[in-house]
Amino acid sequence: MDIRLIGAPLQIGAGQLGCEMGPSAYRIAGLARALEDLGHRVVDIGNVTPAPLREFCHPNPAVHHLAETVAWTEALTEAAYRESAAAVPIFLGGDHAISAGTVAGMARRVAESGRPFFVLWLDAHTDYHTLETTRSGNLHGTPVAYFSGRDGFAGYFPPLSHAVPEENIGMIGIRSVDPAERAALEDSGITVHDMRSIDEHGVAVLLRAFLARVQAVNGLLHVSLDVDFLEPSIAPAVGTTVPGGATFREAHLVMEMLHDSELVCSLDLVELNPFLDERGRTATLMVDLAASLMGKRVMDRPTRAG
Ligand code: DIR
Ligand code: MN
Ligand code: MN
Repeated sequence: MDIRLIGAPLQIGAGQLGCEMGPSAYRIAGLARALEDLGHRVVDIGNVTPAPLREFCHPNPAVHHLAETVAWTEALTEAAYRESAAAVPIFLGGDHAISAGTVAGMARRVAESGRPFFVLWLDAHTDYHTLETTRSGNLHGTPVAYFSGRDGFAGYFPPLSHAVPEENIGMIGIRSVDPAERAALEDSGITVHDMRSIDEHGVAVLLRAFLARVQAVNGLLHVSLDVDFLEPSIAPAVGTTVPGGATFREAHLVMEMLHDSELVCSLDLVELNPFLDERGRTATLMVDLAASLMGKRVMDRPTRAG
């Protein structure tokens, strides 16, 4: 498989600085080599440069770094569209605000193939705020609202060529939802699996059901992996840790099932803050998870058991 690594060193979408170092940490942790060892052809195109800044003023006084985020969204939408023409792009974040652009660009690319486009959001958070509802003003809390076409982004963010239908978005790992997000999600078609549903059913059951929906319509799937999806004791390098996340085994199982499905067209690795890491431990785990998604087996499994 042809894989493109695309650095997206955005950090102002998060509440604390450090995600800018994410792409470097993945490179130093050996992402390209890990994928090449699996037989893939890997090209690292380096880091994306944001579009020129334009002045914005939003009535919600909490919103910060809007102009920068919009500039990155423009550039990443283009990069995602361009680099996915003949390869699987892996976007090296950067905070989760990068996904406004990566998903918008992939939606445009997949629409051209005529296949339905789906998004799997692996995160402690739903990132479903609009510019009006965010109270922290941290725009990494808004990408899902943007790319699913919720109101309130027009006049600021680039117009979407193809919004992702709510029914095509699945979230797993959720355990921190703000009241405004909760209310909006209840009225939406988004599938939200919180940690309780992982505990009750097991992550494999939830993921298998979602993948079956993608498969049934011959869809393609973008995966967005936020470091805080993971249990903080195994992945401490993120500014927004929430206790009770996915375990090492659950996370690898998710990645292996995604590989087996052959439905994944693109991947975001987001929210890694190397400044908070313990000797590259979280970066290394994220590299291992990306490798699992691209075909590495943790357990020696003779067949494609799900
Ligand atoms: C919270 C935290 N919902 C906010 N969001 C995220 O600031 O809007 N943390 N994405 O990682
Ligand atoms: Mn997130
Ligand atoms: Mn998160």
